[in-house]
Amino acid sequence: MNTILKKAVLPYCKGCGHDLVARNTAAALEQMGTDPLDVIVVTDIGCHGIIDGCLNTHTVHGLHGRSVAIGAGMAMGLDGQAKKIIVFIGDGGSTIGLQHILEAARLNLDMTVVVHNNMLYGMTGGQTSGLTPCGFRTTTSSEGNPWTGYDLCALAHTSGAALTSRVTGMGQISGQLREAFETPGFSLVEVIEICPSYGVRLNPGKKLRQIIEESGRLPGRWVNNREPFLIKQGEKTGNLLEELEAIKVDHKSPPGKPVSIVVSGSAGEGIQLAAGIMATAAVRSGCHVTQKGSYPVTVGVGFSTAEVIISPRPVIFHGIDIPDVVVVTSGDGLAHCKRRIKAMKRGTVFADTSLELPETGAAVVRQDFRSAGIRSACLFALFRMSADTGIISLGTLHRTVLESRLSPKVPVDKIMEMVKG
Ligand SMILES: Cc1ncc(C[n+]2csc(CCOP(=O)(O)OP(=O)(O)O)c2C)c(N)n1
Ligand code: SF4
Repeated sequence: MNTILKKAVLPYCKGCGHDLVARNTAAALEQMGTDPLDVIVVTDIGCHGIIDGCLNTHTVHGLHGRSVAIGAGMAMGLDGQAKKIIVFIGDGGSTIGLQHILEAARLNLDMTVVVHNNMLYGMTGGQTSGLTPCGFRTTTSSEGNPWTGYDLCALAHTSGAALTSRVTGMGQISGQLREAFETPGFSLVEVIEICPSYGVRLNPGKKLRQIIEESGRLPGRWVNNREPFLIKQGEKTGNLLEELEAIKVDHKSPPGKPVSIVVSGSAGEGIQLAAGIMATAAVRSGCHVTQKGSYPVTVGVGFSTAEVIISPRPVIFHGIDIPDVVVVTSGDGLAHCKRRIKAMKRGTVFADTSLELPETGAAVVRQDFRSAGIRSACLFALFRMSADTGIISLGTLHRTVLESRLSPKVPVDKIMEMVKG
């Protein structure tokens, strides 16, 4: 079928301005000889949006205010010359999702936004929107809207839209719509219309032209001569994960059951790096591993905690409530994991000798880990833990440190001696 509309009767109230927009959109596309399947109409929530069941084009029904973002995603991924992207949105949706319009205009994405501005929320019963003119009566402003509506065209134009136009929703508007559809880059057509069910009823005797004149939002046409967004600008950078070298499994010695380990110390003391070395060593040993880091927003001060789960099977949830093992090397780290240590009924806590631990059901192993230097204390404690628990072999941990970028910075041979001695 080459017609854009598949139904003769559209599902709006009698006299609704949305009817005129739909028919003129169809007429414009048909004049252009556009195949309906070369058009994607994204509709927003609202009365205008119920059109999609009447179209032979591709249709996508968006969320309220978000249809421009959906259209923008398509425009970034599709060659605009191959598919015409048209977003239908109301005055409600376009002010709820205003930023999406401004961003699409700023990038000059190849798409057209048709704003059905009936000056109120039609579908939900005639409430005031961000485009309701000052003095216009709605069900939520019975005395007339006390505020001035946004000048949407000015916003779109100054954001960089290739073409912006405001038209009165009466008579023939297919020419203005066609110009927008044929403009490369971002175009927006704001059609000012009236909703007979609420707008006309609440503003008796007011004619559309009079309302437009009083609002100061007069019809017009604004142009920016800009290159449209190029599809290659939307291409993603390569997958960063692909650039990472895979960790090779060199032997299989996973623990019999999942072990949860909390490693806690001070920011700047290499906690995440040390936990990462342990996690890497565990992967080399054929384990499934997750690592999650937490630290305060202000980087470099306070605690730094890593939560690591080492498991013989895939880890579905990476969070830890009460851990099996805690490794803690500083006062900041202890403050952050004190509650968990207290809650432990079993397991082991490896703590620096300087720390005053709370009462716990876990076994406690103490050593002067900080004697290896503050940036090596955590690694030292993890070596101790490996030696004592066997969760990962000391040899694998040792080899992983030697092959890491940490190697020249930590006294790994001294740590091995202290652990063995
Ligand atoms: C996120 C969200 N908020 C509110 C609603 C309720 N809602 C449905 S339609 C509508 C009003 C739509 O008004 P407008 O965008 O101007 O379109 P019109 O109905 O006038 O065509 C609202 C507020 C919703 N569906 N989703
Ligand atoms: S309520 Fe208003 S906007 Fe909705 S279909 Fe009826 S006339 Fe149109």
